[in-house]
Amino acid sequence: MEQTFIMIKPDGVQRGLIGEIISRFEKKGFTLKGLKLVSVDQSFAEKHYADLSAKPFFAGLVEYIVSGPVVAMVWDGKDVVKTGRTIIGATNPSASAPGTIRGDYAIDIGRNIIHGSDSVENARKEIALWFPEGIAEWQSSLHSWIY
Ligand code: 3AN
Repeated sequence: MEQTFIMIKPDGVQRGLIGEIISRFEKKGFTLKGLKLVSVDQSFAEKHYADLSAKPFFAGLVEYIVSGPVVAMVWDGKDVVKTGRTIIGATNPSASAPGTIRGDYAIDIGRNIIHGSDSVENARKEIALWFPEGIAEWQSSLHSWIY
């Protein structure tokens, strides 16, 4: 089964949206395989966003991610990378549809609440970076009703 890395950013944590976000992924039918509240330092944040290091907003993005704790998660399920990004909504909240997390809860591209891996390959890399200790091996008992 496919896995994705999802991170609730400091604004999502500060605004009390952890439960709401987890609930949306759970209700969709995905399975939680990794979960932790962590504060990351600058060099870790730069590693996570290495692909964006040439962007003009890179320094501000790193400063935002290290500004408070984040919730790091691994979610598992059919097409979870693509469907996870659909649940999250477009990067810029002004373009994200109502019903998506960013569409419902965000206004500003620099405070857009949540991160989701954009490909299966990047999910693999991000899970390895954020969960070097490994993740839970288990299968939901609802599995046979979902698939
Ligand atoms: P996504 O998070 O939707 O995959 P990316 O990978 O293009 O979007 O950007 C990563 C993060 O960089 C975004 N979640 C957002 O926080 C930040 N970001 C992207 N574009 C901008 C921008 N124009 N100004 C400020 N921050 C941005």
